[in-house]
Amino acid sequence: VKITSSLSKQHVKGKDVNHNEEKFELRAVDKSGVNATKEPAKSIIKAKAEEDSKDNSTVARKTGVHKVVSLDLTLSPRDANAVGQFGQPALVASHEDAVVRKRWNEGHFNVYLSDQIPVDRAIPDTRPDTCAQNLVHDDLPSTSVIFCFVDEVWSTLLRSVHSVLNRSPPHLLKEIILVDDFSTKDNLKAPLDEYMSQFPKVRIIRLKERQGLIRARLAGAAAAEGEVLTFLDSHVECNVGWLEPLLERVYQDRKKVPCPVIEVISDKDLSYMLVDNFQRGIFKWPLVFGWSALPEEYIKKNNMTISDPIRCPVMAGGLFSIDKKYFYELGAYDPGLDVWGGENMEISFKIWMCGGEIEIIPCSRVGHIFRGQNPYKFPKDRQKTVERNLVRVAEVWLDEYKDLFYGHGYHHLLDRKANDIGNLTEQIELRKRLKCKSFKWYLDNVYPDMNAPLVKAEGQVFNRGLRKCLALQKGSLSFELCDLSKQSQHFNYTWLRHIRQHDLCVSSQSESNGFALQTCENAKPELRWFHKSSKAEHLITEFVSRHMCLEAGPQGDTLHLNRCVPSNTFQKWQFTHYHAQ
Ligand code: UD2
Ligand code: MN
Repeated sequence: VKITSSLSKQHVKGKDVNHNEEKFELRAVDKSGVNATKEPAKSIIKAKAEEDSKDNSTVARKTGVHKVVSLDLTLSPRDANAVGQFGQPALVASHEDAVVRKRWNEGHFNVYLSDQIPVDRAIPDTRPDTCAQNLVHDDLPSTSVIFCFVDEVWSTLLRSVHSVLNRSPPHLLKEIILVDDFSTKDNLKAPLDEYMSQFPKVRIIRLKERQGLIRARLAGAAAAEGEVLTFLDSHVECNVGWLEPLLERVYQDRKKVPCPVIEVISDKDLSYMLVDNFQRGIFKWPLVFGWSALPEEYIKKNNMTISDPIRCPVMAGGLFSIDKKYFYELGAYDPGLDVWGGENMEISFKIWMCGGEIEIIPCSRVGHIFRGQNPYKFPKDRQKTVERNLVRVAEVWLDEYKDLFYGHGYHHLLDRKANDIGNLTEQIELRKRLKCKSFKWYLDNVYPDMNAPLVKAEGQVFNRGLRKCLALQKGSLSFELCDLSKQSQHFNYTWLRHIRQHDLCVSSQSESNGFALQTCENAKPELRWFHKSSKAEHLITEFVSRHMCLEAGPQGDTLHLNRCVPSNTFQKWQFTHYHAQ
């Protein structure tokens, strides 16, 4: 199974930025897809800001609402000609290629270039046109912005903090909490303390040992004094007017968990790029996060415009606001999740299944540097860490659908002796106490376009050579003329690759190449049969276990294991219905 070691990017407008496989382009890339022409971006934002400040007072007194404050203190930058200013792609001279390459691994993006770009650069206001005209309430709750980081690059960390300070209405920004997850870089110690001491709203919390981003966020939340928690990654740039639309949703309903649109800051030239509209976060098996556009019919049916909130089955993880009390009512994060990964699935399932909602708010936009790899070390094996996190999530939240998770390449995780997933009692109790809905409810109501059949195949098991069907009678297997009405002929082929009727599974374990029936148990490898699709035979294929095929005796009186012979029709089996491959 491929475990993604970092978040996948969304599509950038007009071009696909998923160039992981592409060779690093160290010089500036073309600007297609970037609407960052220097002057217009600047003046448009300025005009909006002026208009807002004129209108505010009158609207506010009458109605208790005002137009979104499109505050941006970076509008007339000190250094309009600086590298990367206005979110433009930045150039590196060719003689600098070597140093770019050398410093790349410090953050797995162009660190050398980032260090040259102003920490308070302007970026284009990428919101849909109507956003600046939207009304929000005067008495929005205040927020604590929480950045967790481990060995973040100095210039990107600072740029993240400045973007919040410069583009958030001050009365809504209670504080910025920097949670240092036991960084080793020296400049993140005293020099960072000193730099941040000029901003009274910034507090730094130092963890005494590496906790991973999940427990680091919990530490930040515990210290937060704002009414709403806003989590951000430590390599972002918050765009104009980003905060109020998020807080407005929480204000309207404290169980709403709004996320900004995550735009792309190029890892190569640090340009700020727009992403496609109507994108939402989804997952595929085995719990892999991805982006997908809302179905066309859904947009039409709901008369949606590009600035409407988008219901989001799974959040990307890093950027969202949540009512602080509600966060704790939900039991926050499972503190047993380590380092990185899976916590976005956990909180997403928890929010939806326990009465909340996740939304993407197109009027709120934050740029994020998507990186090909995690730039920090995992204390233990990375693959194992992420797998273990996902198993914890699957065991608590997926109900019977957890078989789909294990079945998509994670069979080995069912061996609990080899994989210590830790104690889950508290998480399971929490789900009961909150009376959360089932995972089936979640699939039906939140993510109906997800195809999640509970078994891969079912019905009669027809043997091609005998032209008869398998039947289970009085605890043993035999063959009969196929008869759909007979329950004894009904079997499932499950995601765990069991050939199963009720609690009994066909097993390849026995002396002398026979087969046996055993009580089904997920961890037993001898119960797993490969039954793969083959184009030539359609779905009439073998059951293979331990490189041996299940074969019917020509008289129909035996069932045994034999060396696989592709032409042997007594080894060919077919179910009545196939739901998935
Ligand atoms: C995405 C999320 C990220 C998180 C992750 C899954 C976005 C934009 N990013 O991956 O927030 O949900 O999926 O877990 O949605 N960090 C620590 N301690 C650690 C490891 C990381 O503090 O042990 C910090 C890190 O410095 C960064 C943040 O946590 O600020 C997220 O890590 P990332 O940027 O490597 O994750 P990303 O964006 O690939
Ligand atoms: Mn990130």
